[in-house]
Amino acid sequence: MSDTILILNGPNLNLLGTREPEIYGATTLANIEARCHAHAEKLGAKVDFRQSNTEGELVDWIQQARDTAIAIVINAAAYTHTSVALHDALKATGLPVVELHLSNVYKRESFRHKSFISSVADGVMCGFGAHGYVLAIDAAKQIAADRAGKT
Ligand code: CA2
Repeated sequence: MSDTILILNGPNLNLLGTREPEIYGATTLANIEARCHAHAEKLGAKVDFRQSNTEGELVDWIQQARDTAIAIVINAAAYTHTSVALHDALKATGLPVVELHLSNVYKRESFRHKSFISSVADGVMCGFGAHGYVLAIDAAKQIAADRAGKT
């Protein structure tokens, strides 16, 4: 398994850096992925970084993570606010889960204040832009180590 952290990105995040930079920043998802790999390497960990516009594909990846990852970081994008399927899949893995958003969803429309992920996440991070991915990797690695009885 090694120390692999699965980082999942939901619908439309493939558009990062191309539209709405005032909300989501000018960084592309490919650039964020590169930052994640570099940061994980410094920690002696790995990341498996994925994006899908399809809810079922995200569910499949969460189910598979049980055998391949030590923790999940998830920016479920719009599915955050709608998906019972992602809620159930994350709950079933038993892995540490960090919910992540680029924007501060609580400063935005009220429909973004409801999350189906938060109640099955160990922690929630939002509003730190692309740097949030680095913070989330640190958190996920620490939670996994704590659970495994390491310091
Ligand atoms: O702030 C976040 O990371 C979000 O998860 C992003 C989602 C949004 O539905 C959540 O409420 C908060 C939207 C991702 C769409 O990303 C785009 C990027 C560039 C252009 C258009 C959409």
